[in-house]
Amino acid sequence: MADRYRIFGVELSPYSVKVRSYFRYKGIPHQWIIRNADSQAEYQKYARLPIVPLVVTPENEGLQDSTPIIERMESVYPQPSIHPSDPVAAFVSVLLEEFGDEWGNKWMFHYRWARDVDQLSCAGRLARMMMPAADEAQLSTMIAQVRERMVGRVWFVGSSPQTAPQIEDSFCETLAMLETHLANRAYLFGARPAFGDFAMWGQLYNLWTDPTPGAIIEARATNVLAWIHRMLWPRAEGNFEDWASLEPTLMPLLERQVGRLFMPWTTANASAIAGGREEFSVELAGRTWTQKPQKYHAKSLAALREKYAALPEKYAALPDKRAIDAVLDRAGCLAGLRG
Ligand SMILES: N[C@@H](CCC(=O)N[C@@H](CS)C(=O)NCC(=O)O)C(=O)O
Repeated sequence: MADRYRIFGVELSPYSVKVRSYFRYKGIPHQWIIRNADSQAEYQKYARLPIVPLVVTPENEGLQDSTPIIERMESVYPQPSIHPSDPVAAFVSVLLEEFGDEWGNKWMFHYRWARDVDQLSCAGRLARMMMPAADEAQLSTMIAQVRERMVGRVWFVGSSPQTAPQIEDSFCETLAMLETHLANRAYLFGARPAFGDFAMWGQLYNLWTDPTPGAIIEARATNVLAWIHRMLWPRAEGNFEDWASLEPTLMPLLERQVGRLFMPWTTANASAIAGGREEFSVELAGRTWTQKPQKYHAKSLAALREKYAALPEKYAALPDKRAIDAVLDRAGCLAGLRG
């Protein structure tokens, strides 16, 4: 049996760094292994799907999918918990975990491959990571290949000339709201990182490494920038806050982004998958959004709905459940979660 976990990942993969940040916070012994040609043979022994991150346990079990990985580790290493004790804050954190992974990824993927400057920056970093010993000629061939392949994939997250302004507006508005929320606050739910921080951060950290969104963050959002740095090696600086003190600056994010954009999008995506459709359109805050449905997201919405449905077991006290429902209802998320 090995004495530590191994995380096969890539710095430019939001889900990889999300999991690494979690392991660092929890103090779980681990080794970060860059997934490239050198580690490929070992990676393939344990990966069921060709994605990163892959976590290999000390017992040599391969784990994939960042959300279940964190949930599994949380059951093995429950302390310090990443779930606020306030029931409303705890469920909002679960909701932001999903929002970060699924909607935040649209900001990240879109900005990374929309403009020449970002395409070249990221393709250059990926090529250098894949072929650390390559010369300049080999690198430029690889950069061109990576760039072409990834630019041709942006439709996958729904990025298109039609949706580009919607995605960029969503990012800029979220950034402004997070900037306000993170004034005098180390993490999204208080003085220690929560479940929701890790997922939101994986995307925002990656956005920060790309020239265009990185410049926007550095120019407009210094509190977010400090949080991005902090989350690389997160540590508890105090306790979680209760919902009452988070609400004034977190509720606007729930209403305007999660309830108004993400929930209608994910619900429409799930219906399109269920109906076997090739493409779907949905009105998001008065603008039409069209894309091919994303299979994985229908699965993760189902998982989120199960977490919502399990709340009565978790909180026997009726007022807790009612308080959660009241906030979700005001945020426009309740109907979507009930399915
Ligand atoms: N739902 C998965 C998503 C993982 C994922 O999509 N990883 C991307 C990189 S961020 C990937 O490995 N893509 C295939 C590839 O790079 O070959 C998770 O949460 O871990």
